[in-house]
Amino acid sequence: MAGAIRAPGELAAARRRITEARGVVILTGAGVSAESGVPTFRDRTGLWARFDPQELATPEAFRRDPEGVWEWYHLRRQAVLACRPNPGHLAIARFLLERRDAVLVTQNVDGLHQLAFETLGSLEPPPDRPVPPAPAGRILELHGNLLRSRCAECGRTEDDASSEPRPGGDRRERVPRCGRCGSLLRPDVVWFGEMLDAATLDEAFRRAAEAEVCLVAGTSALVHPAASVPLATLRGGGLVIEVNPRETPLTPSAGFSFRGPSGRLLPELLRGATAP
Ligand code: BJW
Ligand code: ZN
Repeated sequence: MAGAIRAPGELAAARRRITEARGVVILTGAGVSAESGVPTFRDRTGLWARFDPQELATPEAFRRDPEGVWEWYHLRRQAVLACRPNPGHLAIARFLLERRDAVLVTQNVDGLHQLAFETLGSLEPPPDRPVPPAPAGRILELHGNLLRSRCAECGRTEDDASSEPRPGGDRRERVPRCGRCGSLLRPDVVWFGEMLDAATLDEAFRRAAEAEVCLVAGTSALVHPAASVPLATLRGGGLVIEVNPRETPLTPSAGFSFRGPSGRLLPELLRGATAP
């Protein structure tokens, strides 16, 4: 029965399907970072239980109150900078290094998947080759990155401390500005009602349509178009494997659905599932 809690043997069966699959897409959401201390959005203690997304995560909110939006994002930046990848991130990073036919599609904006590659490098330098940084093109960030800023006018992006709050008594003066054109910078994330980057989205759907397995972890599967990525795998005849402590709208379509934290289940599922 699709979507049921699986017996231990089912984990081995799902691992075998991943091992044998040609093409694997991993889709992650905020739950994968929960065990690192990053709050999710829609859980009981999630961000949207405490903050109104319409007031903070829409282009209209930024036009209305850029100072207020920046204050919230600065706090979130500081919180994320103190967080470290958990065993779920590390399992995914290891898997991507081993499986050249796998790609990670993430809704997360915290950069912890990328950091997992660096952490891997410092923990386990392989004997004959250095661990590369997050391989180019292997992590598709659908909703941008919280640690990057983008000019609201000219689109120039900035990765560095230039987007930290500017000193100054006046609230308006504290909003960071573009080094090229002087306009307001904004967090380089995708807000409600905004289009996702077309090339990134196309690539995610193309890879999902070709993949024999889509492993979906830590997402409520409520926000589109990201939540439709596994549907492309299903339409192509592939299998969806879900990891989440709770059911989601995707659960009925999942061939395997494992209930539990991704920091425990992803290492179990991906350990050894490396040879296509
Ligand atoms: C664990 C765990 C553990 C806990 N281990 N798991 C009606 C129908 C369909 C679509 C729409 C609609 N009305 C409007 C729309 C469009 C809208 C949308 O989808 N809205 C829905 C909410 C209804 N989408 C958009 O607007 C998108 N753009 C778009 O569609 O453009 C075209 C368009 C233009 C104009 C008009 C209409 C359409 C853009 C979406 C942007 C989302 N942005 C955010 C904020 C990013 C920046 C920031 O961080 O501030 O992205 S919102 C937030 O949700 C964030 C996330 O990436 C995203 C998804 O959330 P996620 O990751 O799934 O987290 P949660 O909290 O929802 O779930 C956590 C899960 O983890 C839970 O299931 C837990 O059980 C689990 N969990 N602990 C494993 N230890
Ligand atoms: Zn600019």
